[in-house]
Amino acid sequence: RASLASTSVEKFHTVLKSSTRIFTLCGAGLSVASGLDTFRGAGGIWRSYRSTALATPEAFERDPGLVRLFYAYRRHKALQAKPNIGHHALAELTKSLGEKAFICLTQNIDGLSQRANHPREQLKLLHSSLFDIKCASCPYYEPDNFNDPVHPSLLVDEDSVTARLSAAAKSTPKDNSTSPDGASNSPTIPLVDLPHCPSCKTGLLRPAVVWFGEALPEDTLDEIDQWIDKEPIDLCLVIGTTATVYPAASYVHVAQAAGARVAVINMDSKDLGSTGTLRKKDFLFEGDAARILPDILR
Ligand code: BJW
Ligand code: ZN
Repeated sequence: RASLASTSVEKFHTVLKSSTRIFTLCGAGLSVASGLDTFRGAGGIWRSYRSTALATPEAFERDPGLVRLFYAYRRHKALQAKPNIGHHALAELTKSLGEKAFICLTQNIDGLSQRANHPREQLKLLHSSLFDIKCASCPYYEPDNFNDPVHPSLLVDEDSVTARLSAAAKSTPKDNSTSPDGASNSPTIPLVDLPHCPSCKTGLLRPAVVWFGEALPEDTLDEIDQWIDKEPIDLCLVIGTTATVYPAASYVHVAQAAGARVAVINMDSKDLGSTGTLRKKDFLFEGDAARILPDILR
């Protein structure tokens, strides 16, 4: 488990200053210092709830009210949270380097990088945003809806929401006694009470986030590919992510294959995910991204 990677901030500074093209992949760990949960770590969302019951198109079909309540809850939490100094450090680096030199891909849907004034052209939202709403049946799309609650039927009372989520989506190893996926028969919210599409009138509205089995936003993927293809990448920062969800994680391979050094910033140095074994020319900074980023990106 011993890594060959360097832990020297000084060495990293030298590499950072000499890098002309920097690529970054962010994950939930970046927002932990803002008070938001990760998915797979201690206290992680997928440790308490089954992702198949909450973050798939099938789950939405089965019980749209449950899924909307889960995201209403996440939305409410994200709106209460504030960007941390890690988000701000990345935004500052972006401004100082410009679009040609820096691109930041985030898997986070919490809107905190945007609220840290991260330049939008250099922030690629791989899994979209909690604050974009779309119709499940037609092309209707509504960006930047920051209302809380987003709809009267989705008012979040923390205790009752977590109780409902636990009852319907609790992660219990191999419990076959309940119906498939533990779903109850009565819908969490009656269909008529759920927000419907103002365009087609019949479709249900849903968060525009990317669920398991769904394609990532095509225009975003195109923009990323164009950036990558332009010139070689010198440095790839992998921040607060297990880098286990595809295709997001595959960009680390792409950068590595293109010759980039990798720098992992993570609370848990075992969580290298798709970054695999770090090499001698790579970096590993173990700890809170909000503590490390302002230090290494200085
Ligand atoms: C700290 C810290 C601190 C803690 N400081 N660090 C192979 C190839 C391609 C696809 C697949 C494949 N195998 C399987 C698939 C399918 C699937 C997938 O990847 N599954 C894997 C689990 C194996 N992928 C998909 O389904 C994707 N779509 C797709 O493939 O479509 C195909 C298609 C093409 C064309 C047409 C149709 C279909 C979509 C994936 C969408 C993922 N969505 C989620 C949930 C929705 C959004 C939401 O609710 O938020 O996105 S899953 C969840 O995981 C969320 C996250 O964005 C994502 C990544 O998690 P992240 O950010 O890495 O969090 P954690 O918890 O894993 O890690 C946190 C890290 O932080 C840890 O390492 C901690 O140590 C660290 N940390 N505190 C620094 N203070
Ligand atoms: Zn519609």
